[in-house]
Amino acid sequence: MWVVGIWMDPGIIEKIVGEMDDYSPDMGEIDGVPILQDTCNEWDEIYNFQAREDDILVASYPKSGTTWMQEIMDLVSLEGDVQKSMRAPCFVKVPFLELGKTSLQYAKVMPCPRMLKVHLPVQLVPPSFWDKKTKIIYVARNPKDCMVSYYHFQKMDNTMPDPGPWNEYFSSFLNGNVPWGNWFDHVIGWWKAKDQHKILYVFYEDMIEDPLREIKKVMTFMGKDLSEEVLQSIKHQTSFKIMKENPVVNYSNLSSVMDPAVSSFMRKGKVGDWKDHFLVSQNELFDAEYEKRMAGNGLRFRMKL
Ligand code: PPS
Repeated sequence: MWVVGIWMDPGIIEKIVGEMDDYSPDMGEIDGVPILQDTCNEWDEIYNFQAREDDILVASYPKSGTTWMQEIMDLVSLEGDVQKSMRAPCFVKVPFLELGKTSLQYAKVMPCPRMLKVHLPVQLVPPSFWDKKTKIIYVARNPKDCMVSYYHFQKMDNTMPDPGPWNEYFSSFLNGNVPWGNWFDHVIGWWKAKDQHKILYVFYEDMIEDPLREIKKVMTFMGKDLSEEVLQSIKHQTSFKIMKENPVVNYSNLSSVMDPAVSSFMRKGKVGDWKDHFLVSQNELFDAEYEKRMAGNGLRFRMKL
C-alpha cells in the first residue's frame, strides 16, 4: 500500500504494470542503435517529448545504478522526507520515457518539477532537453560489472531478449548487440556532452566508495542545501541493504515481469562481481577492447576498489 503524500494518478501503477505484461522481447533499431521494439513503436512520441527547464533527467546505460540515483534525487528533492518518498514505486516517481505509452503519457501530465529517466545514448535524447537546458545526471558504471548485472537482468526480465549462455552474452555485450547498444559509445558520448550541457557525470564506483560525498554533489547540482543530519538519513535510506527491502525501489511489485526466482533486481550491489563471471581469456579480450576504445578520451573506470 502506497502512502500518497503527493498527487499522482491512483491507477497509474496498475496501468504501467498491465502494459508491461504485454511487452515482447523483440528488438528493433533507431539510427543504428538496438532498441526494444516496443520502444521503437513509440519512438516519434519519445523523441518529440517536451522537456521543461525545471525537469531533472537521470540518464544511464542500463544497470549502472540508475534506480539508486533516482531514489537519491527523490529524497534530495523531498529534503529527506522518507514518508513522502514511499508515495509510489520508482518507475512512477521518475517515469522512464522508453518504458511505454502509459509511462510516457504520465510523464507529460505529472506535476512539476518532474524527475525523468532515460537509457538513451546522448544522440537520441529528445532535443527539447537541450533546448530547455534541463539539468541531467548521468550515472556510469564500469563495463565489466555492468555486463554481469545486465546478463542477470536479461535473464530475469521477460520483456528483455534472452541473453543466452554467458559466453555468447559476453560477445553480444562487447559488440553492442544488446538493448540500448554499445556501452563504450554510450559512456563516451555522454562524457563528451558534459562539457556543453548541464550534466553531472557520476560514477557508480564513487557512490559505493563514498556515498555521502556523491549525495552532496547531487544536492548541490539540484540547487539544494541540506543539513548533515538529513544527508546522513538519505545515505542510510539509499543504502543497498535498505533499498533491497524497500518495495518502492526493489521492483517487487513487478514480479509478473521480473522473475524473483531467477534473480532479484537488487542483486549484489557491489564493485568487482565480474571476477566471479569472467574467464581469464574473456578478461584479456575485454581489457584489449577497453584500452582501444578508451584511449585518449580522459574517461577512466575503476574495475575494483
Ligand atoms: S536499470 O534496470 O537499468 O534501471 O538498473 P539500474 O538501477 O541502473 O542498476 C541496477 C544495479 O544497481 C544496483 N543497485 C545498487 N548498488 C548499490 N547500492 C544501492 N543502493 C543500489 N541500488 C541498486 C543493483 O543491485 C544492480 O546491480 P547488480 O550488480 O545487479 O547488483
